[in-house]
Amino acid sequence: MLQLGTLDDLPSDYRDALTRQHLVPLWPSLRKVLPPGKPIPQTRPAYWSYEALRPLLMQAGELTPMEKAERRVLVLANPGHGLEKMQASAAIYLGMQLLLPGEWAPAHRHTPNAVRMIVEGEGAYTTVDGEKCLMQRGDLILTPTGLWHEHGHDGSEPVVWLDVLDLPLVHYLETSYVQEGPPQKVSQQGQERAYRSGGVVPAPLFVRSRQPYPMLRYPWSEVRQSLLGLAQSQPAGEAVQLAYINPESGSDCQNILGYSALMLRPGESLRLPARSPAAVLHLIEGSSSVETAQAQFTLAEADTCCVPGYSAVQLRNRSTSQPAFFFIADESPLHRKLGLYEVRGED
Ligand code: GTQ
Repeated sequence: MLQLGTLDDLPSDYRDALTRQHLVPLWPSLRKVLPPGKPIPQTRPAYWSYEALRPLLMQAGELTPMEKAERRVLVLANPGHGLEKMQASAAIYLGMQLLLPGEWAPAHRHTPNAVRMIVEGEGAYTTVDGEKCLMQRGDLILTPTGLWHEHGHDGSEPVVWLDVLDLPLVHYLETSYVQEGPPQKVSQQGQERAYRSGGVVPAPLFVRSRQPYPMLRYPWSEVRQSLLGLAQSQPAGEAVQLAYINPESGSDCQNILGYSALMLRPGESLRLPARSPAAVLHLIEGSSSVETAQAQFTLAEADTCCVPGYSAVQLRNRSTSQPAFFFIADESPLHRKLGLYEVRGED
């Protein structure tokens, strides 16, 4: 490979003349933007323990009332990007949100897409585009781009959920903004029941929603059942994994980030090949290790970690008697749409 010239090779009056004209020589920086063989990600393997963050989140509940927060969230920031960037990866934002009994997070809508993975507590709900979605542990609730959403809580214990947004990308594109609005009128409840079984959808066509996001809540009880069913027939060593999709189109449930649930059978190890998208793994249930070439984490229930793209991941269920269940978010819909998606063989 060529040994490229550096900035120091250039006379300083020449460099100053370039700067005055808003010009930059490419060759000293070429390898930084086009590294050989594979990218050099800023995204590092990173891990957040729920046990460690929970008391800090509860403290936020005492220190900061909802009127001062709008959304009471501690952001899970990847140190590789710098904490102030509030990024888990290039395109993924993660936050743990707390809502206390009786509290209300006012209606707004924004350009970034969001989903919530419910971590703890009963009695909260989020209203999305007029549909009241109950929040129960392990449920996935979508708040896609442009849809009004607000959160309320009729229960008696704190409710916590994991927010996943494509905010870093939408912000980078200079397309991120929010609008505030009045409380929504609830027009429907429990739409997800119409899409209960993956093989059938409401018919005939003209009574179907024809909305871009027909299903907003994916109840964990249903997904867990489906994983247990799939585990019966899936050969050992093959992933027991279900994608959260749009049940009417069959494609990813959102445009930019992809979501799935993965089960490790008791004692099972699974190798996920190196792929271009970065991913976030959140353990819904069980105990598992997550290992890449650079790091190894042990996840307990409600723990979360992030792995950069282009690195293989080894998962290992640490229990020989109980399954482990992961919620996974990744950048694969984005990579596919951009023609950047890659799966690598063994590195
Ligand atoms: O609940 O609407 O973590 O707007 C960040 C931005 C949550 C929300 C976040 C948001 C929300």
